[in-house]
Amino acid sequence: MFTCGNEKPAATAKITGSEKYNTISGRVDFYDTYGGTIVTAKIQGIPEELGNRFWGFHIHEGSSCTGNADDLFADAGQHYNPGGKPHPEHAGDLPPLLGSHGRAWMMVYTDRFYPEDVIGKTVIIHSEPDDFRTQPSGDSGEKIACGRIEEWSVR
Ligand SMILES: [Cu+2]
Repeated sequence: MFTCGNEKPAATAKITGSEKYNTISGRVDFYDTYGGTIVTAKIQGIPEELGNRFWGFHIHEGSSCTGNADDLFADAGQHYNPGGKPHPEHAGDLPPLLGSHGRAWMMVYTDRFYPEDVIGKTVIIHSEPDDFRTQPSGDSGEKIACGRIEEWSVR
């Protein structure tokens, strides 16, 4: 199952910070694996003022990293939740990222979706940790970075 080191991901998202957090960059890859997906996240440039703590990390159902003055990634929409479940049982719910020196690296296995299910949707990083209780999105604060999930072969 754990073979992603030598394989190409099935899908990938290029992560970019909002105007306010424009130093953030990175990528999130989605590897097809037995019964689900391995998600890897490599993020850098997270501003020092956000500290070395946890940041909410989810797949959102919207298809665009655009928005408005109040929420620069408003069009990313709500969490990817095809089952209509409460948080944190959304298919798009993932463990938070742990910030260290402005970077975060994570790998997690989920059986809540396959890579092809989330192509065209968005990955969002939030300014606050996810409390895994508050509805509908864990009180995880502002959307600070976003990436649209693309099929690998089209890149
Ligand atoms: Cu979110």
